[in-house]
Amino acid sequence: MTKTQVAIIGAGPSGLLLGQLLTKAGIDNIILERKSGDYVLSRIRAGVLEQGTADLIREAGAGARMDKEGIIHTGTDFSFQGEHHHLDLEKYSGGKHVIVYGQTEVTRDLMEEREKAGGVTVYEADNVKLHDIDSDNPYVTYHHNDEPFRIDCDYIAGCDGFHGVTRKSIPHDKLVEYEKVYPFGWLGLMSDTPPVHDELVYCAHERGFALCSMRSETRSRYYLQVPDTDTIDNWDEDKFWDELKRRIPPEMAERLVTGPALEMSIAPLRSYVCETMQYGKVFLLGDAAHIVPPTGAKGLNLAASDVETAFRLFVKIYNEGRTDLIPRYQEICLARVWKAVRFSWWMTMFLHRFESAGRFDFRVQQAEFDYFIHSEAGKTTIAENYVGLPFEALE
Ligand code: RFL
Ligand code: PHB
Repeated sequence: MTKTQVAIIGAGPSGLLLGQLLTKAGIDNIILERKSGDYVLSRIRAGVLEQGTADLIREAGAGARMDKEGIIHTGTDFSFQGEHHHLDLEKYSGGKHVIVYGQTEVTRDLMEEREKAGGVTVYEADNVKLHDIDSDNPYVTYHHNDEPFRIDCDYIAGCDGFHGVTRKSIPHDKLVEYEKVYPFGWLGLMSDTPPVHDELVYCAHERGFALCSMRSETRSRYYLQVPDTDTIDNWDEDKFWDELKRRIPPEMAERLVTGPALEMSIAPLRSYVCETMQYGKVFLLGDAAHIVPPTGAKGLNLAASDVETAFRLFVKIYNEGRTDLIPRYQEICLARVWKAVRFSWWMTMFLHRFESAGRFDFRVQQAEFDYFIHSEAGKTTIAENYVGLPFEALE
């Protein structure tokens, strides 16, 4: 039997970031991850970091490569039916920016720092189960190489994503949940080609939404809105590039450099919030507690803001005995979560094509775009949400 202070379930960005911060603060923790380290690194996901997220990664001691290789973006672009507009994020957010640096790289940097610090991560931990979570002696069991193990702990941090085991371990009648599923997904393609533009370009088009993003000066990431009935078999690279060219501004389509796909996959779009972010000795962080459609680039950033609140709370608990602050976790996180859920939902409605929408709705969408992109208030609203709302202090 092993003992630790905080048992962390999941070695995605939430689990690794929390683990690294706790280790640096002298709080003992063990991470249990169902998959192998290589598998975790093979998942291609987020690309945009808010300044608050970047600061927390630095605080965890894992920011050196991000600061060297990440690309600072002081603006972001939009297009409607091929008409291109620039939004100066820095100007409209009081001087803030975002950093383009892939989630895969953040994860790799955190894994490396954890290894250097001697932190324990058990990869390929099967059949993780949580026990006595509302008692003073919670514990976690799992199998590794078919052998059973048990970890006794003070607290359990559920960083195991939307399909994880932690949320399912909270009694069903205690869970307060909200969900909205959108009737489409995003088909993503990664290629070693130079990005078509030096900013991200969010494109609304009657054929459907498209996004031009990037990972570096030589690696592009593009997305297309596709019906939720599509599977990857409906698509191939040539069809992807042809469709992308139709949805982006014509001058960009002309200069778009195409190339072999390193990866192509479809992600469904949903908004989900579990308001029970703390129960007994269990805390839920990141995708385990909430999912947002990727349109606002908020998922990973929300995960980081949960980590920041949980980390500050654990420091208060272990250094000052402040268990009275535990209810503040959910309160602080949910206020920020719902604002990010709202922004991601709004960006999704603002930019996507809905099959059910008629000619009238399309005109309203066009007017909304025209308004937001030309009004100082509209630009401020988009910019301050996109760069990220401030973190709230525990007390
Ligand atoms: P993760 O990354 O899902 O990690 C959870 C980890 O837990 C493990 N696990 C278990 N381990 C042990 N036992 C079990 N029973 C377990 N069940 C699961 C899993 O193997 C995994 O390793 O959750 P985390 O750490 O909370 O991180 C959340 C982010 O990954 C997510 O919010 C973002 O990727 C969302 N997202 C974006 N967020 C942004 O902030 N900016 C973006 O630009 C952005 N773009 C995106 C995105 C997500 C996308 N997809 C594919 C959903 C673009 C896409 C296409
Ligand atoms: C990405 O580069 O993967 C990305 C960027 C911005 C988004 C979503 C995904 O809003």
